[in-house]
Amino acid sequence: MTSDEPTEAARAARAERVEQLEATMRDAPTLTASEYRSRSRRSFLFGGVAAAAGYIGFRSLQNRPLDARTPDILRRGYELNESVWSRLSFGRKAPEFSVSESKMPRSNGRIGIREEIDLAEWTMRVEAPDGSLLEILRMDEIRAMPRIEMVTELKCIEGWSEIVYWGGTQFSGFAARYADDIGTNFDYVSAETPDGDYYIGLDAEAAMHPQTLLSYEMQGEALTQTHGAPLRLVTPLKYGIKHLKRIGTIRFTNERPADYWAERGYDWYSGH
Ligand SMILES: Nc1nc2c(c(=O)[nH]1)N[C@H]1C(S)=C(S)[C@@H](COP(=O)(O)O)O[C@H]1N2
Ligand SMILES: [Mo]
Repeated sequence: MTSDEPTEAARAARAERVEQLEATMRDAPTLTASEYRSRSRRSFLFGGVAAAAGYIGFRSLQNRPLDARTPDILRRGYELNESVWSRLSFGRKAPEFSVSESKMPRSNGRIGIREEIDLAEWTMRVEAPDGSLLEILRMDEIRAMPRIEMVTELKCIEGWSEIVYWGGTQFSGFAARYADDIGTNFDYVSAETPDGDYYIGLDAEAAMHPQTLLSYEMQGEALTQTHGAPLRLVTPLKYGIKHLKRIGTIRFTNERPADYWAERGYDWYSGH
């Protein structure tokens, strides 16, 4: 084996990702082709196609200048989660809308959130595939992560949908925090309420998708208790049942997680 061979393979993999990326951007409603080209050129300088993918996803989701730390965080996530990123389907992106088209949806689904909690006391457990504790996070630590906004449709399997203006942080950037501990060694992510009564599973691709957020704002306001305060999941390629409100524990795992509604007959993937 010559030392050129891996480079060749890397080049092919990179070309394939560029292709996927370009296909995504053709369909993306929030960037023009020329914006895409100038942003991707700039992103290549940051060091990689997948970093560019994260960067573009990021830019297309927000309406204000990037936090200076963002490219580094995404790049770190890319370098250490390369196989996860490369498995991502960049060809699908949920449509995005303008804020003026959005409105507060009804509060729907109270499983695991029937009683109010003391928001000042809330913390979130983050667990590794072996079940060990990675971190316990407070809300101020989550708010310190790069913030983005997006306007996407929340679709409930009961047959209604609403365009919602979300604020929060990208799940992929949050996951990059643990890249040194877990690397690419997870196929799924699970989330459950603090009391364990409501629980969902996501495949790693869905979790790491640029539109999957840990969200703490709806319609420009902090989440209310019935919408999942202080922190909920948003993943617009999936139905509302996967948008777990009031996250208590997040686990990176290799086993397909238990899922409340999948256990009651709904499709485990529920979209995407
Ligand atoms: N903890 C918890 N999260 C949940 C649910 C629930 O019952 N409990 N219902 C889900 C369903 S079916 C939908 S459609 C959305 C609704 O989100 P909303 O109440 O903010 O409109 O929350 C999801 N997240
Ligand atoms: Mo729903």
